[in-house]
Amino acid sequence: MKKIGLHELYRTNPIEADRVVFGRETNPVSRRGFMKGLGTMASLLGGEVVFAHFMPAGLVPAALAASDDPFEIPGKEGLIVLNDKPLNAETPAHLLDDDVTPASRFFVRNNGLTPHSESLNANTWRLTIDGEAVTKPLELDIATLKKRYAHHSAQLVMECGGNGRAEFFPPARGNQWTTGAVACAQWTGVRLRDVLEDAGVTDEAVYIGYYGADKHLSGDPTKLPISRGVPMAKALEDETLIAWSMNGQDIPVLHGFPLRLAIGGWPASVSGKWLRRIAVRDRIHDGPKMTGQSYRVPCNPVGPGEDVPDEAMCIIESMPVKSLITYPKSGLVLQGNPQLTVRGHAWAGDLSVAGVELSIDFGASWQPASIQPPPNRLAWQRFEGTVKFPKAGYYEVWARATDSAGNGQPTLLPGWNPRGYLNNACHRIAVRVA
Ligand SMILES: Nc1nc2c(c(=O)[nH]1)N[C@H]1C(S)=C(S)[C@@H](COP(=O)(O)O)O[C@H]1N2
Ligand SMILES: [Mo]
Repeated sequence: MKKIGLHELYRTNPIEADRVVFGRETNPVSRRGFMKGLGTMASLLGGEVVFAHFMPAGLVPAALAASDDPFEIPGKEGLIVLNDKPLNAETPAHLLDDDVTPASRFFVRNNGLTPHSESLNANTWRLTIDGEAVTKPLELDIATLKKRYAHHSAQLVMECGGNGRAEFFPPARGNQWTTGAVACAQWTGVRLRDVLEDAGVTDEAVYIGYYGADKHLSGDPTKLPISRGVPMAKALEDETLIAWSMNGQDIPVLHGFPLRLAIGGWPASVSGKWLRRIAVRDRIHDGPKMTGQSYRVPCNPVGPGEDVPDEAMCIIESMPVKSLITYPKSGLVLQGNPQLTVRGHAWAGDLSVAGVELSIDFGASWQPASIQPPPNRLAWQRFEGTVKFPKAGYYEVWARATDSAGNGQPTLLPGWNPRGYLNNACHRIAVRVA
């Protein structure tokens, strides 16, 4: 018999799922129907669900959805491995509490075979700048790169376009990221703009495309695992870096040693690792994972499960507004104290975050949290807020950010798309007041 997970069970048949999980039928529209005799649910969650009358039917309680099964990758701390070939691992929300994400807590996303560390030599590394739209192709070693151009550092949010995919239904194939394919490290290098100017970018330039040293999963040397890029306007921004350092150290092998593109606010797939070549294209870059359905969403909304032809798909650019509660860890039990200060980060693609709100009643009401300005453009922003629980029982704390253009996060799920990108639903944690 095929076992299905809690999320899939709730997605396919929420009433059956409530029956399996809580041993009772619920009202399909809300959980109002089971307000009397909440024994099973309360004992599973460790307390009365105080706002059960607001709790949407089919909502998997955050207390049960949390996965807590760390697997050790050398140099990593408590990451959840989703796939080992290629290696993909995400970070539990409570391990993303640092303002600047340490390498040990930075998610890993590989499309191909990671180069062996012995094959990566910073002293002999060459970076080529070429393509249809440069007049003076360059080949630079890292010493020249460091000598010739001004150094810049920036804290940049990198979030995989598929972060949150696990919650879409019908399910989308690909890594079943929950909330942990996001991080904000400090990157140091040179501006891509300075290097491109040196290479004599022409008026024909439309897009850049990167090439890395990783190999296609098939081992076929004529195939590339991924080669993506950004339009010139994004390539020429102040914060777009060719980086050799992450948090003041050499970039770890898993994250692209000795050089990578560091581009904030867009799907992290544009930040090419093990960077060997940048082509300045006279058209939209057409490398692997630029075309078809990869890193693309329907240009116009579609219904769940709909087939969308490639021509109706648009390339993802700036990522949507989002937030993550990084303290406390979901599942906290408060002993007698009805008050809790929660904190986390919020980010908004190319924009900034204007505000964050918190809810303890499944989104029925919201209260503002405080939000700090970003240390630099495209870094995430710290929020903090205190919530008060009216009595003992089970609660969820939900966070919702709004960007500088007034866009907010969807409470439970944004519109479905075939590959499960851009899930910026509110993050929620379970809290029990004893
Ligand atoms: N060369 C190369 N660059 C790459 C990738 C890759 O597979 N190969 N994956 C991309 C994707 S999809 C993401 S989300 C980020 C992940 O960066 P990280 O592994 O440092 O977290 O790297 C991007 N750059
Ligand atoms: Mo990604």
